[in-house]
Amino acid sequence: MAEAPAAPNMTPLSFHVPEPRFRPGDAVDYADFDRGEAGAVARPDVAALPADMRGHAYSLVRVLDDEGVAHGPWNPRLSPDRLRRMLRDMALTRAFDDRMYRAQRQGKTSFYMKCTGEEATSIAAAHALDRGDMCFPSYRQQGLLIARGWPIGQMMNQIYSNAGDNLKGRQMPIMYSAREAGFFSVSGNLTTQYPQAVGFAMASASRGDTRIAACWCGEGSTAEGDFHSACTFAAVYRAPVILNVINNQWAISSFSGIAGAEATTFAARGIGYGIASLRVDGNDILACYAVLDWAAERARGNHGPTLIEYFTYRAEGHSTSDDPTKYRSAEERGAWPLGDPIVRLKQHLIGLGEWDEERHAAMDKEVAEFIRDEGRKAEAQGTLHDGLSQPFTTMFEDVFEEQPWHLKEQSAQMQAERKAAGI
Ligand SMILES: Cc1ncc(C[n+]2csc(CCOP(=O)(O)OP(=O)(O)O)c2C)c(N)n1
Ligand SMILES: [Mg+2]
Repeated sequence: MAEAPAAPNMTPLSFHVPEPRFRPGDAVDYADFDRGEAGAVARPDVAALPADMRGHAYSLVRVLDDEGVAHGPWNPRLSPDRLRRMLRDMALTRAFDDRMYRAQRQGKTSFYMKCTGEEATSIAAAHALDRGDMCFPSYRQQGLLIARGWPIGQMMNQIYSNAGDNLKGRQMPIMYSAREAGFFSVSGNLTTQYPQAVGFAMASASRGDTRIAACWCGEGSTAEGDFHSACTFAAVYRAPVILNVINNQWAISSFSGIAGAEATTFAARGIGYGIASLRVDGNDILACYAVLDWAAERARGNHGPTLIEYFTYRAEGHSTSDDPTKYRSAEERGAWPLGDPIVRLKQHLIGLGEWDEERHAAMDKEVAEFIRDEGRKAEAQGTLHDGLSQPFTTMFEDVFEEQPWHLKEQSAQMQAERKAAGI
């Protein structure tokens, strides 16, 4: 049958394909970016109804101004000791990232992902949540593990899949799993951790436990179905969970507009579900801490879930397999109006009279040496250069408490075939 002709007297249909503002070689200008004032956003009661705080999904909670001075009702008034610990955790995370990135370039591992520029989001969470609270991270929350004191050497062993790897080489590099640190296994399948976190939170509540759950995903991942099922369950059952969305503005080479940023904010996704939703300056660790602390108190008081969008910028490539110079302007990083989270906390501490350039330089040296020493120890247990460090049979182990017959059979068959092939 012939296709019906387009109606000549009607407007032909079209659709919109979002395009990033700046491409390679473009000059970058963020003059029209409305950050709002530090200290300007109100702090609602932790029991506030989601319908009474919709504006928080469209504003930006900020504490630190451009001079590093803290303002307003969200200022968490943390002790200088705590601030210095947060600063060191961020510096340690950055030094770790730099070393492991170089290790990948040297062929010691196959893959690595940095969180440069986004450190505040994870470090704030590790400080604001209780140690027993359960974290369901994406692949860019290494800062959580580091700030919770999980051994750096163990993280390196996992990246090298070496003899000391607690996961025995069965996960991709950086896909950590650390039960003792309340850090759920990282999954390569985007956003699966969202419904898992909500399920954990509901289970915790149904047992009368006091541990809440928190999960993280990128802004691109909010387009996944799992994000939306998780929001439905979290809202319906008022699960004690914190849903964190790290809006670093890029999903590999797709800019945030492809995930919906032109039409609305990512925090506003929560409004449709009736979830308390806030948007926060993701490079201001005081603001991140304060909002997380608010959400944790809300969850602990059985007032329901919170969705938090952290507005930040992915300062480096998506992973070692990516080359961002091919799709975005190199000027973006420097021009980004929310700055760098380490520089901003450093400036704040110096302004308080609790820090100075010499101590900062000494800290950078100390963390670099620490990372170097840990790196050497980990490399002594093997890297990709040394081939496989774990016996083949381990691939069939540890899923079931007792290995079922069919896995025993497969394991035996594999060993027989390898023997027959002389390997
Ligand atoms: C279900 C699924 N779809 C696609 C991919 C491929 N993929 C891996 S990371 C990524 C981008 C995710 O971007 P975002 O959620 O913004 O997180 P970010 O990397 O910026 O932290 C994509 C598309 C995947 N791993 N899983
Ligand atoms: Mg992203």
